[in-house]
Amino acid sequence: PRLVIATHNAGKLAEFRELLAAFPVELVSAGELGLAEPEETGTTYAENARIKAEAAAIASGLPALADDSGLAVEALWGAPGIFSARWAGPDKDFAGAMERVEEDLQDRGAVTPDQRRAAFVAALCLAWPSGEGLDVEGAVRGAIVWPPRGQLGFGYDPVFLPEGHHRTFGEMSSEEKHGVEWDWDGRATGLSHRARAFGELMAALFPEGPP
Ligand code: ITT
Repeated sequence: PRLVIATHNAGKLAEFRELLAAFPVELVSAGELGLAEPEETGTTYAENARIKAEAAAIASGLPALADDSGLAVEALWGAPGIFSARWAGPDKDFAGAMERVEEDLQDRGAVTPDQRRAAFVAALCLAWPSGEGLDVEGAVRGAIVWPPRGQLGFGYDPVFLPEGHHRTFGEMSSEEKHGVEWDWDGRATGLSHRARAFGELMAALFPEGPP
């Protein structure tokens, strides 16, 4: 069977290829199919994930998995949040977007890790051409560090230090950032917001445990 990964973000696509590596599905990306990018008019991650998944499922006639995600910084009232991609602008200037986060934190005098708390959030929607869909979310808490650390991952990874860890997402291997392990009762677990949302999706699809 074929599954559309309804994203135009190469970093996300690479992570989904790894998360889904053990499954007998053929993955095709929205980019490979030449699907148009729908306008993300939602006011929540879940709404935007649904918009992207439904548009791709209907346009392709295949089930489609979409991801809407972002970095929510507590001292910035959750910004950039659902605007995380938009803060980088059309040139995808994430160095600039990370600087903007840091400047805003400094403007608020946020210096301690506690004052610099943040979370990565991901909403996934798996939609079918029939219009049915399954929605899940995952999140990981951490803090914003400055300067950025590490060249791995994508987007805001170099400034995000997950709670209880010494390496930023930018310094972590993909297995460490989003590798999924099956725990004893058959639930998928992982560190990143995307891995955790994926675990929720697996739990919803396969309530009896791993297929
Ligand atoms: P699609 O809509 O085509 O999937 P996008 O990049 O526009 O791609 P979003 O609207 O969901 O996706 O924006 C989420 C942004 O949040 C994304 O561009 C990243 O910069 C950031 N982000 C999300 N997950 C991340 C992660 O695991 N590591 C670093 N940054 C992440």
